[in-house]
Amino acid sequence: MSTYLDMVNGPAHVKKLTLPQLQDLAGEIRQELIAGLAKAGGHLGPNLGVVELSIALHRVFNTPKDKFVWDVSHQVYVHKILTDRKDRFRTIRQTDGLNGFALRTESPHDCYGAGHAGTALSAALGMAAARDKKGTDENVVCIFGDAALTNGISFEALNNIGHTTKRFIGILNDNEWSIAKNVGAISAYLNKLITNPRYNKLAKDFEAFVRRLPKGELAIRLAHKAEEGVKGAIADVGLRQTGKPEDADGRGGYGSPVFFEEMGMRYLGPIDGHDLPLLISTLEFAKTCDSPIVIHVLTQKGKGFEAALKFPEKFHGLGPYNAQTGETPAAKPNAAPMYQDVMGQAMVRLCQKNNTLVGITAAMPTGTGLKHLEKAMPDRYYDVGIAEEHAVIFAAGMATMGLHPVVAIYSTFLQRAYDCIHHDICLQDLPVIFCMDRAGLSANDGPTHHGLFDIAYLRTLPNVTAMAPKDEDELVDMMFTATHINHPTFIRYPRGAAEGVPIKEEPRLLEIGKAEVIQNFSSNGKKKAALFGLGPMCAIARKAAEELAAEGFDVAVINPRFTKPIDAGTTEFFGKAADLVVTLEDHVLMGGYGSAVLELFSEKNVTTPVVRIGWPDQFIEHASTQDELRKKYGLTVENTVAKVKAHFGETAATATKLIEVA
Ligand SMILES: Cc1ncc(C[n+]2csc(CCOP(=O)(O)OP(=O)(O)O)c2C)c(N)n1
Repeated sequence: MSTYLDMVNGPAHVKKLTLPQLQDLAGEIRQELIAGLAKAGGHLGPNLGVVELSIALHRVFNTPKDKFVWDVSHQVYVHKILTDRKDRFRTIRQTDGLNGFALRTESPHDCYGAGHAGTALSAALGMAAARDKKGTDENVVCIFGDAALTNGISFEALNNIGHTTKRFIGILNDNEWSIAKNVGAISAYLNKLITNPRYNKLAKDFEAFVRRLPKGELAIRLAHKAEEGVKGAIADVGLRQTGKPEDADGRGGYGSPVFFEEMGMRYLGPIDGHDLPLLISTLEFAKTCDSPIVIHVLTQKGKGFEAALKFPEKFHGLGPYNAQTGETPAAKPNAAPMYQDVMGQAMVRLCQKNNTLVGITAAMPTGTGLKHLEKAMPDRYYDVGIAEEHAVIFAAGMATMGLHPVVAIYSTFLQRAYDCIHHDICLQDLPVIFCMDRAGLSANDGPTHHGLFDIAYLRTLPNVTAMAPKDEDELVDMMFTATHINHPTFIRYPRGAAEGVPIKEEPRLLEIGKAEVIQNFSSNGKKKAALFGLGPMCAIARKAAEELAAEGFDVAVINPRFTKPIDAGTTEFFGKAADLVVTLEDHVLMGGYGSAVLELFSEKNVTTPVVRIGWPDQFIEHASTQDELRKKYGLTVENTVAKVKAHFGETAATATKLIEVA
């Protein structure tokens, strides 16, 4: 039983509790996070870190009128609990349950949706500018992590804030971690702000503000804290011409050493992000400021759960765990490897034989599997931070110098770097290899993370070779083959466990643009269906073929391997030989592999009907498992069999009437 959490059903209740009660509430929320996520998993660590911050925000501001814009928004669980969604909290990331990110359609308290990093400052500034234009008075509060600051968009927004609005509250939630340890100069700079008391800034007007608060222990304690800050005389430090190199602003002058100030914002902090009274007072103060302000808040990822504190990367986001110990279920013996690990281990093997290869990740060493390379050959590994555009152009630069970079980025995050792929990689025809993990569904994350668009967005670009392996052994063959291609090459593969097939000792060079015929027609005059199953859908095509064969159909199964160039000869041959062609892809139908087949058929005057199975033209929601969504939308063996039977006029009793296909 939770004394205060039971009472809190909305932000209004947060405002009614006393400070000690709020502190108890924080403890109860932590317990709910730990217990509530144990069964299905989620972003435990980041949320444990923002419990006090979220309470303080709802204590001081009034959503939905005031706007909270969360960067990435994986840390909104406490906000969800405090904004009328407590009762559904344990459904988070599950079928029909709460989404794991802020979602505009889920609650009026979620004013901005996200899932990709680096968007919050721009979106919040847009809201502030719109407010100013409209002449309304909402507060706009942007909560962004230290790793979000490694992202270029954040800086594009910072560059704009000072001369766009006078009222903007930024909260830099600094826990020193991205998913992995944060990297780069910004992270080092933030560390300097934290550790060097010279930069500590609790300015004089904040002190005066705190002194005006009603008398009591809290006000006295805060005044004392403010004094400590002011004692450092920090506000002026950088402006004095001390002549000391450490005071210089790097441009031959002595501007503020706090770069937020150089960007036209006030800087306050760093402050303890778990000190609820201090947070509340600071936010109250921020509300009164007539210039944009950044509050630097120090939080601990995983606070309150020993295992999460010990393993911040693992607990950033995870599946089920033991709520007492934090232990996660051991991998099943003989389980198929994860695609990401196959990719990472293959990179090590390939790098050992080819010294032009290097691996690049944008802050996802574990998710992409490149951590294997980091460990085995650190000098061949680059983590550039959450900076997909930079990662791609950085690779382009390397490629001009004779290296063969392998950029490992999830399909969904690569979308951000589309212009870089176009302008820097394809237009210059540079040999960069892209390994696109999570191409397909990322079921419990949902639409921000599904990688369902890459075939379409890459297929239109000249010079591209694009492939999709049917299993992990073929993934390694494709990576090996890519190292022999002197042009931009893309390999897409799904999230999670691979097929469980053995991986050959030595990878095989694949013929570019050549499909694999897995099963040919038997020429026995029966009704002929050719199933083209791309990537993981090849397994579905094979199973459907078995069922159809048992029912008297003559079925060919083709593993297309290439989405660009598609195998024109094989596709035309089976197109003409079959009575029905079925394409299966883990990708949107529009512009995808099936579309490429239709284009080819149009060119070659192949008139055989084509049934396309893939994702419809809509954003696909989140769910507990990929299988549930595949079933709902018909990317299944049953639907494939039913569609074929329906075409031939046979009873399609099992047809789940789902997607309209061409
Ligand atoms: C464009 C993009 N690239 C990568 C990711 C994957 N990702 C999700 S959260 C995260 C780290 C965020 O760190 P920070 O902003 O410091 O927040 P914290 O989790 O530490 O609270 C990353 C890299 C993403 N969501 N979006």
